[in-house]
Amino acid sequence: PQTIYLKDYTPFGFDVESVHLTFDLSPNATRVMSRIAFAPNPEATDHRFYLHGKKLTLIKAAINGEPVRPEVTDEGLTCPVPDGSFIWECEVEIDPEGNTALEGLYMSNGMYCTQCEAEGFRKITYYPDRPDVMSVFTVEIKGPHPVLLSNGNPQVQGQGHAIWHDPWPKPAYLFALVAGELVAHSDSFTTCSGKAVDLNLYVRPGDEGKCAFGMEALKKSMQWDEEVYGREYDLDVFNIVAVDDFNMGAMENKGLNVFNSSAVLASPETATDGNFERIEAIIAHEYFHNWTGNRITCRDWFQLCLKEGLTVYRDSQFTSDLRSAAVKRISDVIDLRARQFPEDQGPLAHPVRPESFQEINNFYTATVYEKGAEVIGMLKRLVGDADYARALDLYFARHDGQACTIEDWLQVFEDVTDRDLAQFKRWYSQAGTPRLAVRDEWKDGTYTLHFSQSLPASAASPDPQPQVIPISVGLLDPNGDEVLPTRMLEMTEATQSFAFEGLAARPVPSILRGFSAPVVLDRDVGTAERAFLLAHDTDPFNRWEAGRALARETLMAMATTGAPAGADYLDGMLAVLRDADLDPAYRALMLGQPSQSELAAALAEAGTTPDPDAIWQASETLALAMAQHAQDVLPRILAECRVDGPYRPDPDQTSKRALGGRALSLVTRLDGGTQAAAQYAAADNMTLQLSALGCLLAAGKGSAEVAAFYDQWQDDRLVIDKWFGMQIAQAVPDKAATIVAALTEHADFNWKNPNRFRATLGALTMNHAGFHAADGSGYRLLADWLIRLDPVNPQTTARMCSAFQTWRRYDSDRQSKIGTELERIASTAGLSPDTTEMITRIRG
Ligand code: B3K
Ligand code: ZN
Repeated sequence: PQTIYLKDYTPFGFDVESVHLTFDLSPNATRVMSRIAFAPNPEATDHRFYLHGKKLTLIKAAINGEPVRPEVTDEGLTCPVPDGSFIWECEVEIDPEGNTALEGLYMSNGMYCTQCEAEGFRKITYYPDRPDVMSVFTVEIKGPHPVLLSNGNPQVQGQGHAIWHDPWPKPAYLFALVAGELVAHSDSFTTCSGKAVDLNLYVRPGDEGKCAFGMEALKKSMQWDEEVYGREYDLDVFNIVAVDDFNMGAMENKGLNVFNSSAVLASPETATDGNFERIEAIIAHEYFHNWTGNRITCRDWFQLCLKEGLTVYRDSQFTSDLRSAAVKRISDVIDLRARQFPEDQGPLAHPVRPESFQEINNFYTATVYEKGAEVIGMLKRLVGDADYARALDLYFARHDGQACTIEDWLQVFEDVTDRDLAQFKRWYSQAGTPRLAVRDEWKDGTYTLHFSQSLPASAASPDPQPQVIPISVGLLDPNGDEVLPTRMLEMTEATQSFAFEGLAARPVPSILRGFSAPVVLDRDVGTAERAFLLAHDTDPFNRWEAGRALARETLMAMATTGAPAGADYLDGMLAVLRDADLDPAYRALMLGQPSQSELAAALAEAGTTPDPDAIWQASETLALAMAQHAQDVLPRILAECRVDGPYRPDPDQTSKRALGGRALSLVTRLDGGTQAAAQYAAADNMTLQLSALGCLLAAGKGSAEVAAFYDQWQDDRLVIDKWFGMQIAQAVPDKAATIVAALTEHADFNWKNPNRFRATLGALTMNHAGFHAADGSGYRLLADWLIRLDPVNPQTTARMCSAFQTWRRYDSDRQSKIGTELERIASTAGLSPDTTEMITRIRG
């Protein structure tokens, strides 16, 4: 495979002035006719005519009406062209039904749909498939389907025929087409300037009852983007389509978002509170891309974080505004540590803006997305809210209609603030998680914090330099009152000290409030100080963080020395649990334990080889100890969390069910499942039903409920995904691989469906002790299935390979077993470039 470098960027030799596409749909032989107006690009020096194209059968081609015979390879074509402007016409045949990779034009349950980002358009027709080539598209569709959709506004909509015109120039990756027997859930939105926009959510017949929530989320997103970012929608219609076979969550195609049905369809009976929250966030994310991604797009794929980091940042602001900001921040940091930190600290580490790649689809990562969003959060903290808003206004004004770079993005901030952001830019170019060590000193009424930052050298960043780190700090006095409200320290040197004068007593510091930078904080803190912050910190994030640290430290001791559960942790948690003034969702997060893989990472970092079984045992023991410690308050918590009246996935009810779910899992450790069984029997919504089922399975019970659940939901694919996933998530370590293997024999294990594959094999990779079973059965089973899926769907295969990225943490026996599986995958004949790149990088 070929490696592409950022430094090699050159513009395309031609501008595309207009694109006219005609689709004649047929499952195995769709014809695509293109008529494209090209003109020499005055900015370019290389004027060779090259069009990308993959898996296309060329029927005919013409330039200015004269037939031509281009030189065709597996990757594209070249052809001599006249000087000046010309019209390229071409007809190709493609096979949507045979397209199991779900990239380009493919079929899902009889409906046609597309996925073009990043480089799928070249599987539809010959084209300069690169994001800096933007054009106006007109799309004509012929097919025997009641619904025929593409981007932009409809011009003709008749039986078997439709024409769509998108007036906004766009790159090909934002092209979309959908055709099928779909029904619409419709609504409308009036924009701030008074324009009415038709909104439609298209679903398969039978799914109409799962649309209302997504539609409400869309309207809230449209409203929010007007109010907070001043961004108005720009077409007459906004369509969303739900599709069952999809490689990721959703796609922001202009005016025609395509969604994995799991990321948009929900009803109280079939979706959990977590599903509703995720749907709301993804709808917002894709909608927000209309400005950050579509109106302003990326010059090349190295700039992916330009749209993804910013759009993740925007959707997190949206969720914080609609729900609890503290809960959102904590959840985001949990997610960052679970997914981004291992990536940044292992063989797959890459900068937020990578400098090279083989397969771009392998770079839709937690680093580009979530660390990319953290970098924007830091920028906003450094320049302040008002200048952030001015910089964004300038960004939209200056770059609307363009394909941009990170340099363009930082320039608007420099212009608005007169700051030099050269050092800040290292956040985009250096891979790895910085470590921030802190030492404190108290003398004559002055309290000093001495910081030192270090970034471990890696293959991606061999010579790391100090970064700008915004450190939010507050100081508490020994009574727990704040003596210094939150202040932002701006660290720019490798080592730097900050002094606070005129204090009456030695304060207790609360450092990195709100997780003000994506770093690992190293500080020697005693349990007493952690307990103090858990009880008193006024910053909700750091208060949670103190509890988290106590949990981590006690679990590490339990897993390595067999120490008993720490009293400071148990007492501190009990006090939090009892505090009815605290948001139940916040208390629920407090009660959550660090994940077992997070503990494995912490142990490895501390120089101890993690033992997955011991970690699992410690987590179980701590949960039981917590249950016993909280025994007296649990009934009151359960009562407090009971929700009366009809189900609503709003913050109030969701919070209660979150805490109630935690409480039920503790109670189950004491009553063996009596109350969980009762909740299961009485549940009238999926949140309560599924949490009860999980408790029962964790207690080694629930076989009757598992069977009943299947009978009840066998016709609902999204619920059956949960049925697969829950049995695996709750499997005890030495049974996990056997249970997964048995489930892969189930008649409903449709492994070509990415959601089902993820619900099964993906769930295995998330059962830490099960996946890492000492006999290697988890590794073997995953490798078997990755080898089987790769020729069918390289993208989903390659993505799941990252389950192996942490392999160097474990003992030599496990490492050698994983090494054997990596070798077996790597040596598979015909392995896709996607998976080859991932396995090569992971092996290091
Ligand atoms: N932009 C798409 C992701 C495309 C992934 C291609 N492998 C969804 C999103 O980030 O909103
Ligand atoms: Zn996105």
